[in-house]
Amino acid sequence: MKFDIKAKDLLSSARAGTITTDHGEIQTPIFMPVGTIATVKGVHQRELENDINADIILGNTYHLYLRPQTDVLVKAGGLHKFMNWNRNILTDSGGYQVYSLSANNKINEEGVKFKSHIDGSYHLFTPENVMEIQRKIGADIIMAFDECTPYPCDYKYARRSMHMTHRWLERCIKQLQKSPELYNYKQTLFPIVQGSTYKDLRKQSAEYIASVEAEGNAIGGLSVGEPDDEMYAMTEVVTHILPSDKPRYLMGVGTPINLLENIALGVDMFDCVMPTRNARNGMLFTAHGSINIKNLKWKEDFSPIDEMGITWVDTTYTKAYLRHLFTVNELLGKQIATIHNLGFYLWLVREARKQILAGTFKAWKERMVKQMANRL
Ligand code: PRF
Repeated sequence: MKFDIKAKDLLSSARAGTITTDHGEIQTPIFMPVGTIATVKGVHQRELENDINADIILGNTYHLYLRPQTDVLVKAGGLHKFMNWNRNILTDSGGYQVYSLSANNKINEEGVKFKSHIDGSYHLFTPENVMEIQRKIGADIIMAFDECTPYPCDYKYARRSMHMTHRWLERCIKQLQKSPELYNYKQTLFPIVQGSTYKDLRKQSAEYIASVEAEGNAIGGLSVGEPDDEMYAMTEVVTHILPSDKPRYLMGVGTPINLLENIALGVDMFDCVMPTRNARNGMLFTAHGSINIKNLKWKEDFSPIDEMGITWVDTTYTKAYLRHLFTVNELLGKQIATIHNLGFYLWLVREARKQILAGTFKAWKERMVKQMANRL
């Protein structure tokens, strides 16, 4: 994997770069649509390519391991072939889904024993077997196995958990050295900074993660219920320490405003279910604020969904029509809203990139943050 920084903003820590892997280029800052179970819900791969223009999508080890199961993915020749997606994929390690989705999970030094949310069967995830599973899934970027601490989290628990995440990282690295790629392209491991909302722990964790000298680094354990300002404060501590010549990925973040604020703090990569999940509930993001399309006020509004929108659905359909589809609970409504929201998120990060390259990022960001806070 290669990371070239094309421009750095002078008034903030934002940067514009290009990540190159065996599956192509990723222009940063980037937002990665979430394709948990080998599908970005409701969207065709060709729409992701042609309309949304996503350079990379995300898959989840936890879900793919349970269904369709790892063997099926190996037989298909890996996840790219299975779902016919030839651009980049990143897989999360399960170090978050295990805690948020499974029942009765038990964490100890060895790993996490958990009960499947599908059929109640018991499974064990360890740093070693999670690396094996991610080899078989075959994503371009794979994540270390970590513990995402909840919020709030007491100091002693956060410290103990952080140290365990660091020891787990060593086991992940050892396992990958023993077990080469299964397919004919490279996979890159990103370690994950933890440390809850404690500045000293975040600093310690970032220093440890930096010492591993990975090709990219992630920040976990944020956007778990803490106020935005606390998230930004933690991001800032960590981005000052993580190497500036490697991409930085903030996991599970966030709102359009969160993206811009964290880009200003030096983050390059994001993922979040918000644009897709909220779309299915009728919430649309736009440059001028968010819209609840189910609202009565759109009943006879025959203006385009988003005049400024970059996807074809934005100007093809009206707000009144989309509201109608949600009112009668038609599938097409969720599909249209998903394409709109992903199109908007990808537009936002591409625009951020342009503004960084032009040297106008800071002022543009401040204006956008104000605008996007509106409820239309
Ligand atoms: N760890 C992992 N995945 C994640 C997180 C984490 O801390 C988060 C935190 N918001 C989202 N996804 N492995």
